[in-house]
Amino acid sequence: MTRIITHQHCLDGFHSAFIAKQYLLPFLKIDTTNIVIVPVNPTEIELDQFELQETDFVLDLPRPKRPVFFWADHHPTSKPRKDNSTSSSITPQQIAKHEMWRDNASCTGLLIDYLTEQNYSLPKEVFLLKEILDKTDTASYTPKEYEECFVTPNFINPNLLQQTIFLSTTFQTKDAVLNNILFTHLLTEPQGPIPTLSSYYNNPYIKFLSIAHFQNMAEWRALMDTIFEENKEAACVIQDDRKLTIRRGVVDRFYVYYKFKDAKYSINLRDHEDGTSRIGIGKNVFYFKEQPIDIGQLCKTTGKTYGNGSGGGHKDVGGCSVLKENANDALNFILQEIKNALHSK
Ligand SMILES: [Mn+2]
Repeated sequence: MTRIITHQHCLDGFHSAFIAKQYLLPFLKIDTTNIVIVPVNPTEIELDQFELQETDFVLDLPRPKRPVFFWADHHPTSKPRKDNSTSSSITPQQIAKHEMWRDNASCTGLLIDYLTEQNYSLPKEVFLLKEILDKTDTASYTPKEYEECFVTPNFINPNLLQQTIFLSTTFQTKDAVLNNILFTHLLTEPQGPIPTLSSYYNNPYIKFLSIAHFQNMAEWRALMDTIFEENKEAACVIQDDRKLTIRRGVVDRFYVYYKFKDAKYSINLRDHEDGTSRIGIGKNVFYFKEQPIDIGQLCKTTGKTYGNGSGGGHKDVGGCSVLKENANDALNFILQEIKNALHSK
């Protein structure tokens, strides 16, 4: 029995498992009649809480802490680092028989590249799939693509990007157990050259789950419309969840950037039951190309100054945790820092 352990609830995790089952295992001459798909949360691998076996494939997930057969990932945070304890530049001991970390846009694309380099012949649809996953995993939609996929989805004649997004809604419902069941089941079914060309894709329930997902997103957008607040001086939109009296729908994380075309950043603030407030900051993915401020660094500083020190992220997106009573001060600090950075260019 071979297990494919992959990133749960994730479109890239889903397609990485698909490419492995359909093409990588046959290429490695591994029997595919007895494959088990296991969707897993990255933290479980990071903290070594998941019982990995030496025959496992681990995809789109952090570097395992115990021996497996195959590991592939593209997340910057799991890039194997050079060992600091020795003087020379020794890379950490290999933990998987086949191990690859690459700076690819998607793990799906990484596996497709690898098979192509090995001269393994793939159907032409697979290369279209790579383009789609590279786009969805890096959130590089155009505003029009975003609109057509999430706001006014076209069920009559969807293109491949839309079809792929529809498929992802089946394992992104509000029920985590249902998500894992559907995720595993779809990958266990007989497959066509790509998932959206497999016979199960035409099951009407795929469409019902998509319709429900987009209605949930629309409800969330309507709710956010009541609390979004634009701060023009700092070119920020603030989504302060403390103002909400009810919760509804599912998050549509690109909506704020689509709605506020002049905003350069968005800030989300919400209270947590442990006495802290969580702040998330992101860059406008559609309309803002420059980057005068390192958001991860700003989050780190904010977390240290107004909380217990937890905060960080990437240049374009980050988050921190502050004490509840400091939340307003932390928000003002962030707005001031962004204002300074924008005006000192
Ligand atoms: Mn990924």
